[in-house]
Amino acid sequence: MYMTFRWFGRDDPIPLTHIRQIPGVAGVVSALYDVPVGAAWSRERLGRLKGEIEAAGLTFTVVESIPVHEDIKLGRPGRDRLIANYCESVRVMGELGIPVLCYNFMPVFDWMRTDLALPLADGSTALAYDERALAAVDLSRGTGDLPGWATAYGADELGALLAAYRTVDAERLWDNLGYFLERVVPAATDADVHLAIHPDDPPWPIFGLPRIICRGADLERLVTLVDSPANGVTFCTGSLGALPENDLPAMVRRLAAVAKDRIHFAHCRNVRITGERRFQETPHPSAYGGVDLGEVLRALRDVGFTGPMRPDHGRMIWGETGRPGYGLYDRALGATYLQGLWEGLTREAPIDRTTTPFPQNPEY
Ligand SMILES: [Mn+2]
Repeated sequence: MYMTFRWFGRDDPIPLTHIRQIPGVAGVVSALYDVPVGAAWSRERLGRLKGEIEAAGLTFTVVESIPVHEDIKLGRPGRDRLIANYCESVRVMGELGIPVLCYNFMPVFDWMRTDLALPLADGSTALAYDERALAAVDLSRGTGDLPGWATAYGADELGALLAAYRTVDAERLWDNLGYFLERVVPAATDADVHLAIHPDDPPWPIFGLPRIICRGADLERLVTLVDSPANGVTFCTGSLGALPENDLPAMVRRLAAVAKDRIHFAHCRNVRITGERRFQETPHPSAYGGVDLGEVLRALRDVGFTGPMRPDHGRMIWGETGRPGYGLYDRALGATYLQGLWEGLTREAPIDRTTTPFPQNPEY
């Protein structure tokens, strides 16, 4: 395992110089945020981002994410050209030596919350989701009423997209994911890039749209869909942990038994289920939520996980304002907590570092 931190580029209120000061953080997770969805990423643009990260004394280890165009998820005729562009972006990643690509295959929306600043008892705020609040959202006006999605889609565009998905059920979406991976996995293999699908968040259908990466069985189906070392998953404890039936440590172990070394990225955070399809995010330590991070990390250690990990969303604490879920302070606390757990676990049974692509930070 090596610790990474998400950075949203120059628009991120958190500078790389601050990320550099979080103990143990060696890798940065970032992306080109202004390339239109479906276009190929240029080597020049991605190289410039990599240069900026390296100038701060950090390593660009994960692209999160290259968005998948809706026409690919819908299986529309134009998808071949879009998939070719996607393969080109993966090839560019490989040329620049960026080893992991986190992506998702959620129709229309990716992550969804109904409250971006739920006050917690300690005066901090956290992201939260309540199915009843989502049911009250009227999409006939576009995404204007959705927290975090206000400007994403106007009424006409969203209406057309939702209509197009009426013929795409879960199995059709699996077909379209398979079609995509049959073409992108060989490109990733050639480029020496690991693909890591992010689970659906929340892990159930919303607005009648199918969601297929929700449970352990889905992760196992994914890795066998195109059976290649390049075809893996992002194990996101917060997304998967919102479903009570998901036994996260068991899912890590079962996935490893089905296909070894397919967890290419770990997102670690905690979540507290507060009702039927209702949850809130919490501080990272196990005591605060339903995710036993100690046991998840133990399972990751046992299956020989050597990839990047990042603290996923944090609360807003100490008066910080900024991008919901992506403040500096609580995520930095998460990063050090997770490293403490890992240090304890790897002292019990040390990991063979000779086989670990750990980006050594020369000053540590
Ligand atoms: Mn995540």
